[in-house]
Amino acid sequence: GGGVVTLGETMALMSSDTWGPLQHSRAMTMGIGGSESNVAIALRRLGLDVTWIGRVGEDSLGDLVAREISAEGVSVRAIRDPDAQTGVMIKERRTSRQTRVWYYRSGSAGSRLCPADIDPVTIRSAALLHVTGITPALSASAADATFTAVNLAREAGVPVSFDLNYRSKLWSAAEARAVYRRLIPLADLVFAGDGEAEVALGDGTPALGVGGMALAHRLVDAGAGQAIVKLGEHGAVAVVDGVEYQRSAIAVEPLDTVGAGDGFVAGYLAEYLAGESVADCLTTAVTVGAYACLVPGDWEGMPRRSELATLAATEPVSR
Ligand code: KDG
Repeated sequence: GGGVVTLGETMALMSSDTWGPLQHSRAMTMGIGGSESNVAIALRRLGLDVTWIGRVGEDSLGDLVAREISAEGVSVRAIRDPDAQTGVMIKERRTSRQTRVWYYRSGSAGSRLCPADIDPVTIRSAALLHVTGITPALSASAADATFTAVNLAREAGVPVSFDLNYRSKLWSAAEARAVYRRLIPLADLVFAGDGEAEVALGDGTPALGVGGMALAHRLVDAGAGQAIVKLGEHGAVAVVDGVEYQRSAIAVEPLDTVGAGDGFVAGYLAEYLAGESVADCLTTAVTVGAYACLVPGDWEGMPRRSELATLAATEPVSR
């Protein structure tokens, strides 16, 4: 069979070159970003075959998105939408310690993803399908496309990975919860931050406050095949076949945590698909996540397999 298949919206990503309010940014760096393509690129760098499916405009930013992802060696199925523009995301480095994300994506080409964009042959021949909770938040048709892909995968016995990836600027917790509750039982692997798990499991307010391991058990109770709860600087926990796993984070001073969750997922999936132990899945997950934190871009810092062992290097220069 083929490699990993993922789908979603990737946007042009403009980042301030300096710290401070966006209005004072005199220069921006243009790149791309999207959770699923971040995962795709990270997986590719770890040596897997990956396909990314998404919709972009017939515009220069659409060219940018398609070109950058394919330049990383990911197989790109970019549907060009003649009636909508490629979405844009702006990263404001408000202070050296706080990044703010602004979306200019409503009605974007990426949000118009629909079931007809999902090629059944591609899904059925995949080694794994990875989706996130961002895609169903974009539009009704993008939600349909997500469920279409997931159902095709399940019917063909292709494992499904689902990262909740809650984005409060895209939908309410109640809207997200309703979709999460439908997707979680369809997924073999469910990834969630602890706050995201609470969105999925709780009744909103107040937060459950039960701790990562209890949340992982509750995700399994909600139908997840295996549940992995990301705890940021506190590492991660997992419940697999009823067994509890815990992994501490690699201590780093983060420059930009956007993309860390995607790196974590890619690290976990790479080892999972190689048949490695849950402990090894978690180790590579936290390592790739840490790498992503140490570089300003969302995905540029994702490591190659040969770099995994060198994160802890104590010498700042290797010659
Ligand atoms: O996980 C990082 C992503 O959030 C970022 O790259 C952009 O996909 C994105 C989004 O919708 O926020």
